[in-house]
Amino acid sequence: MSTDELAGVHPAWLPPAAFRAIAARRVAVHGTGTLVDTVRAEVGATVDEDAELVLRVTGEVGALGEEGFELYRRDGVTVVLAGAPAGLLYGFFHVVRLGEAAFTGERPVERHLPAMRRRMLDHWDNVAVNPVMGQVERGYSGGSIFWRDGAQCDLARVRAYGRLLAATGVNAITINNVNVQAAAARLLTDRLGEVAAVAGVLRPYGIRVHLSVNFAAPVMLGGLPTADPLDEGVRAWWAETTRRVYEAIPDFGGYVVKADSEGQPGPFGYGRDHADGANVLADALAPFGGVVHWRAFVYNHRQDWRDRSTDRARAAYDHFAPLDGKFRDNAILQVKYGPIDFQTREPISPVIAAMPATNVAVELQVTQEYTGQQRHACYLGPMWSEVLGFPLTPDRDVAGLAKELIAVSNVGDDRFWTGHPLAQANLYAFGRFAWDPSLDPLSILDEWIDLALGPDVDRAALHAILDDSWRTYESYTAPLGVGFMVRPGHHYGPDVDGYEYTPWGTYHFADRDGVGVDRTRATGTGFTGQYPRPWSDVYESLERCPDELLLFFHHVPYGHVLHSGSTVIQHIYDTHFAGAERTVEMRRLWERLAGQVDADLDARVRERLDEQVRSAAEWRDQINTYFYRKSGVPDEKGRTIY
Ligand code: GCW
Repeated sequence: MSTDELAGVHPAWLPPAAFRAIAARRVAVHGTGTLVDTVRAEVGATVDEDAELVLRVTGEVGALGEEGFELYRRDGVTVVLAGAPAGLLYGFFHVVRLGEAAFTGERPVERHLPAMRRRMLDHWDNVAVNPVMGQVERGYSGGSIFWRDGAQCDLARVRAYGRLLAATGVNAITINNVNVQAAAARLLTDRLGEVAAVAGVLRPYGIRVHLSVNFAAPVMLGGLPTADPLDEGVRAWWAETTRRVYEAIPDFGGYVVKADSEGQPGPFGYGRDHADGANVLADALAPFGGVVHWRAFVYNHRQDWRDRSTDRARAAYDHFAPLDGKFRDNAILQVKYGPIDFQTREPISPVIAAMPATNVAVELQVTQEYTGQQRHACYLGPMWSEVLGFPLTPDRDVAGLAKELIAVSNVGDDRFWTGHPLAQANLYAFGRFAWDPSLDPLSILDEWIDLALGPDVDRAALHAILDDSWRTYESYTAPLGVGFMVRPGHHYGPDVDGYEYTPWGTYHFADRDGVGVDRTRATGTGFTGQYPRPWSDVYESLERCPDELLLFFHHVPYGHVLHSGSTVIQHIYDTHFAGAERTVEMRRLWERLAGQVDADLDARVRERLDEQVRSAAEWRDQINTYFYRKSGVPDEKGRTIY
């Protein structure tokens, strides 16, 4: 990539300075293939002898697989060995990350293998601007990098994106929104050339392209009378359409489908189940080595709020767990990490443990729909680390149960890529966790700081701003795991009752006596019963349920005493005052970075932190006032509540 192509665009974690240590050395590159050429182009001039860095594809895949590599340093020479070209690319970027440290002292042999075979970002980009959702659904970083005004963009930006992603270890992306509208549906057929063009640009970075498709495509595009997955004509249409896709894009990744969800068509419309739906696509893709990602985000979004027997948290398990073992090998069930919808705090989705005979992928949300929409600084690394390390079954954590890690991207055509410059750290962290879920989120943050802002910035100030920012965000928004107290529609800012009497299934049930959702088996919706032991018992029990999830599982009086010793109501007041106060401190800490970072970046972060301070105070006052008015219980510290 020439940097001129992207004048004005922030280089994120690959500024020229990140290559200084390599550029100062004599480098040899051995191997052939597109990805090896990519490494060569990154290195610039190479040498045949006396190299200080040797990057070599051994030609024998062996234990390193297609993507793994070994790194060591001996006798003044740093060596990266890969079994295949993709491994060399990842090894090269690992050396970039290490910087000078890759060239000091001796290094014993370290073997690096990705934990997840597919590390994928989903884009919720629309081809045509959606009148309600805009160009990028839940996008907070400007327009799409793929389409503008309904047509494909210049792809220089996509190429730079691919390079950034490769440096984090991501190897797949889905380029269009799972809500597939008319124009986007045609990417599968007469607009396939656009997909092929993106695939062409990303191929040198080891990234495969996937496409969201509309389940009713046989009707919409094929003119068939039905999209019934068991209909022979439908099966033939998918088979032939898919054959054409592979003709144009031989390494095409596969399809992503949101079916029977929030208005998207699906197999239920034809009296079929979701295994039938997924398998027709899986069968069409199988001859070419493709996969279908089938989303488990299926629930009734037209619920009657008066109906206390329906529980949205239960829906995915109720729909999918009985289908375990019925999905084809190349079908992957894509499950959001929590049972509801990317809230700041949710328990882990029980579906992840419920389907041992199914390929399960866990889906995270890098785009900050519910975590401050890239106006608030909220480093999600600590949340993902908790999610991935959660021991959902007695012998396995979430990372061990998941075959793949997927996330909704936070990138747009914004100059900083992610709107809030500090939100770049989330995108970076996602790729790193998908490669190695056991990494320490704060070390990942250090990597991003070193690469993107340079090693000389006030690291302590950045850590003080970001390390706890997810917990800070949690503290001034919806309390104790109850979720969804956001403004309906755009989901930014507080509105405690905004969803309370709507059909969306996201209620808190606050009244004058208490708050929370009773999801117990004993007296509630029975959701706790979907968990394996010990969690089914832990969550069922008022005494054992962790404080941060209390209102997710239980309806309790305001005077209920938490493990922390505080009452629920006092906890709400205390955390909201403290959280809003903390944002003021974050804003103050940023002053220490003045003069150390690029002026534009500085200005952007200041503007966002100012908004975070304003918004956190709004959250604090609305939440505190709401619960004070409901409960009539005053703050024991006598602070201002309205
Ligand atoms: O979080 C919700 C969003 C929807 C989104 C949906 C999904 C793409 O509010 O905008 O639709 O999740 O994951 O399908």
